[in-house]
Amino acid sequence: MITGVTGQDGSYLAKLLLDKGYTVLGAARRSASVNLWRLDYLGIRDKVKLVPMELLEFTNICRVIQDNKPDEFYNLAAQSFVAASFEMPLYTADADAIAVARILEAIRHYSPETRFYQASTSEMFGKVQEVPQIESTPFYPRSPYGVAKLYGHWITVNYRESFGLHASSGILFNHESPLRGLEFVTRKITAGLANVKHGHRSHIELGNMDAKRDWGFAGDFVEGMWRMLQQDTSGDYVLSTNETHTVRKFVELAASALDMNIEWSGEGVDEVGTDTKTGKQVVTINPQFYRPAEVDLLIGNSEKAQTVLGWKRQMSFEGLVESMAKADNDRAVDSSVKN
Ligand code: NAP
Ligand code: G4F
Repeated sequence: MITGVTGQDGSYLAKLLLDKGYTVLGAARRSASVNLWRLDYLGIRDKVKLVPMELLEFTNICRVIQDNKPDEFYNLAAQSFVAASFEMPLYTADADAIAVARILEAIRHYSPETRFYQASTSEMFGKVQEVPQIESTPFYPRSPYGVAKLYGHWITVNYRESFGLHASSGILFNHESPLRGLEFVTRKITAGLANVKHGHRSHIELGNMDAKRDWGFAGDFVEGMWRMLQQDTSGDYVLSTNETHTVRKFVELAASALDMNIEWSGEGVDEVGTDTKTGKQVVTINPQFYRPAEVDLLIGNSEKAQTVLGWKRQMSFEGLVESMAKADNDRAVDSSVKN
């Protein structure tokens, strides 16, 4: 069972499990029209059995777990956009913190043999206390999202230690793909620049371009989630690429993959990126996209996952940016393609 099956990671994980011969139950929240474009993109829409599940509704979670008693339960559903968590801290706490306790309680009572995976995050390291970050690095979250996820992480550890559940927490650094939501900076850049290239818009507006992230490919990271649940004992694992790059560097590589060449001028809010091939200003800064508190630098060390799980990322940073830019170039050419 996968919560958040309609999201980026949920859809890649569903594909991975289906390819391994699993029966996949996709827990999706009720909506007049469930968002299935990613399952369509991967060609698995008809292979995933959708089960209605709302993170905020305890009775619903209990019934689904009691009825299905899944062998493995991957909790990927969340309000996952950091910027939005500053606007809706209470909803974020309910969906990203308390919901984890709801699920663990339901598993403890109705299906204690179920193996549980919690989608924890490098955002919990926030104002980083050491470089690079590993499993034992002290946490210092910088957003309501990071704070909520920290509760989700610790309640997972607590149910493992208190009740003996097979409950693992994956502390995942940023991972992206052509299926990434458009509000995250990577997809905003690749989709935005592809649309600039094809004349659908004049430029893109970004916030803090000095922020550094450890960006990997989502398809590689879901393999690590699965490996955690195949271990005899549960635990906590960092998954990362062990490299870090600025948002500015991401823009440069994406532009290059789209046959543009960015030259920077100005500083701070006045910084501008010009495409030297057309002479047009294609990147400007809008302070609206700055955050009340920023995570300046993330870089992980996934040695534990490499040693214990035998996990290793396959796709390079450059390959990731290129694949995202090319997918968005195709979408910009064929505007009938969804997302
Ligand atoms: P995503 O694309 O935003 O997907 C989030 C999923 O959660 C969607 O399927 C969404 O459903 C579902 N959801 C949201 N609120 C819900 C609710 N109240 N009830 C039921 N379902 C709800 O996120 P992602 O990038 O795949 O990330 C997966 C998980 O990993 C998240 O928990 C995220 O916080 C965590 N994480 C992500 C990264 C990363 O870099 N991607 C890194 C570390 C941790 P709808 O389709 O209906 O909106
Ligand atoms: O792409 P982002 O919104 O991702 P962020 O905040 O790192 O969070 C993602 O990764 C976390 C793992 O560390 C996940 F837990 C979380 O669910 C999510 O998947 O922003 C990345 C950086 C930030 O420093 C932000 O300030 O890009 C900077 N940025 C600059 N301009 C922007 C923009 N971010 C967004 N979304 N939009 C901008 O215009």
